[in-house]
Amino acid sequence: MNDNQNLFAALRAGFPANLDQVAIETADGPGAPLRYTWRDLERGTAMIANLLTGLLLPAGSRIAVQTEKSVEALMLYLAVLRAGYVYLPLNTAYQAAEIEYFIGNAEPAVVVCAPKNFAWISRIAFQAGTAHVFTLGDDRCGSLLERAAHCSERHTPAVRRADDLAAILYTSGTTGRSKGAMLSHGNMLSNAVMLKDYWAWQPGDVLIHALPIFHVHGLFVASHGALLNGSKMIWFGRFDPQAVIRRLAEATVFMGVPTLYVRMLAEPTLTPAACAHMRLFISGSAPLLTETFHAWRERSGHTILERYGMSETVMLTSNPYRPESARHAGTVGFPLPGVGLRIRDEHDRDCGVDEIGGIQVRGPNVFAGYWRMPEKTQEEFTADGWFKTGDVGKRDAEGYVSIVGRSKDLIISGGYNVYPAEVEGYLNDMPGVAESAVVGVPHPDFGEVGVAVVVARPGAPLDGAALLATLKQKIANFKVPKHLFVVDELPRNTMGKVQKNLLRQQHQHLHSR
Ligand code: MLC
Ligand code: AMP
Repeated sequence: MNDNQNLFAALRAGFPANLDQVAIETADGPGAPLRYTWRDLERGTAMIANLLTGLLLPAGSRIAVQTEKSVEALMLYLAVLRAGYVYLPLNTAYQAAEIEYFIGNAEPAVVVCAPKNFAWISRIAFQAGTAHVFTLGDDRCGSLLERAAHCSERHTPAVRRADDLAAILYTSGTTGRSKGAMLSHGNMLSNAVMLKDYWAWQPGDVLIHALPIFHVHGLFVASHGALLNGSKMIWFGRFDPQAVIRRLAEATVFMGVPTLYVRMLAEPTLTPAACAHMRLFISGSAPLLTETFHAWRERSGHTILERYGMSETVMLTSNPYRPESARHAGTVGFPLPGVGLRIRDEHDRDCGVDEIGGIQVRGPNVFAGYWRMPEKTQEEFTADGWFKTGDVGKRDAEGYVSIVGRSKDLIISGGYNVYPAEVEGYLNDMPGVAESAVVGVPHPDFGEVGVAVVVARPGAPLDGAALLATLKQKIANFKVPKHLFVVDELPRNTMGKVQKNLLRQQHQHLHSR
């Protein structure tokens, strides 16, 4: 019996017998179309894995990666799994202060960054004790590939147990700093194997991959699905609605956050004929508006399958694959096989049909805890071992789960999470700012965006545009509020707590169509 639970080994077992078929074809970027065969993936990951193994890193070493999307970056992820180290992906929008925190907290042995960022990232990394910093560009340049070119094309995947750590995904905290969710080989493999069946991946499937590869959706759900099924990917470095619609004729599966669907709906070329070859459109990471669900059905002839997941758990629920008519708008479907899901009221009792409460989950997909934060981990799990998602939802009489809100103060903008507390912290540190509140308001493209309301210190004139410009230099651009208002005071309740609901109401029509 093969008891190696290494996720890479399991994914590789899904590669087709003929390794000379095309595995990935690039749709944009330098040199496109570039065609990578399954043999290229096998060899490329072996060479990078050998490079990493040759560095004689301590067991459990973290490999932190902030690079543009490329097939080589995907190979790097797979090579880290293959060599048995721990992958730590970082959003390309993160700036120096954010990177400094992640590197300081995770203490990676290796950092891989874009060549243009080498000077500042290597300074941060070496100061934090990182031993090796490599570069990787989206045009196959950089020291990582130069060094790997000298390594052997053969590599036996490291033996890993199901509960061995495979990746750390940082998710921002409601208070304080980001937490690293520790995902094991078993967490991800069990989820990938189950989804292959649930979404009926089949021979001949072709995936359009147009999501970033530093979060669960693009890196795990999309890539694992295609690799495990031996399916070709049409690979977009950047999402371009027109170009994606053009390629639908060659594909069968597409995965996107709601913003991608909204943007494709704005294209007149989106027609049933353009989608005739497609089998499945999947949406997740943020709520899909029912109007988008219905408009998509009308314009494409397909019913979007909405599912729900998170960094700490990979995928949790999904609408059914069959029949299409059982995919219900405004719901995230049923708990996936093997996933336990309960909805609890404020007295910690199970909610009845249509009663709203906190969503708690457990299963082989649920993470072990937050990196070096045992107290936070304990806070987020119940005494009987369920993970508190922070999402608020209900279950209808048929068992469909809907997400109606969040107990965590979180804005989801275009599928990226923005924690108001983090943005407020940066604003409050700026000269002349007495206090601030950041709230999410509806937005036709991003679903939701942040709006900041700021109070000046007495006698300190505040320039809203200047505050936003300063913020842009400090944090990832998607976290920067789209508007900033300077006010005399924030609305508070009798307990002195800022009434964010009033601010949300006040600004809810800011981006009305
Ligand atoms: C870009 N901008 C955003 C933004 N993306 N603002 C708010 N929210 C966003 N998501 C802003 C930039 O700050 C910039 O502003 C301007 O838009 C243009 O930037 P861009 O990089 O050119 O944008 P674009 O390429 O159009 O990106 C939009 C997008 C991207 C929708 C394609 O955001 C995206 O790929 N989102 C997907 C995120 C994702 O994969 N999430 C999965 C998480 S996993 P300025 O002012 O600087 O010009 C998860 C678990 C699960 O949640 O269940 O799946
Ligand atoms: P992340 O921490 O980036 O993994 O984001 C996870 C969060 O995204 C979840 O806790 C939910 O709040 C949200 N989310 C994911 N999928 C959906 C969905 N289909 N509908 C509503 N919210 C979702």
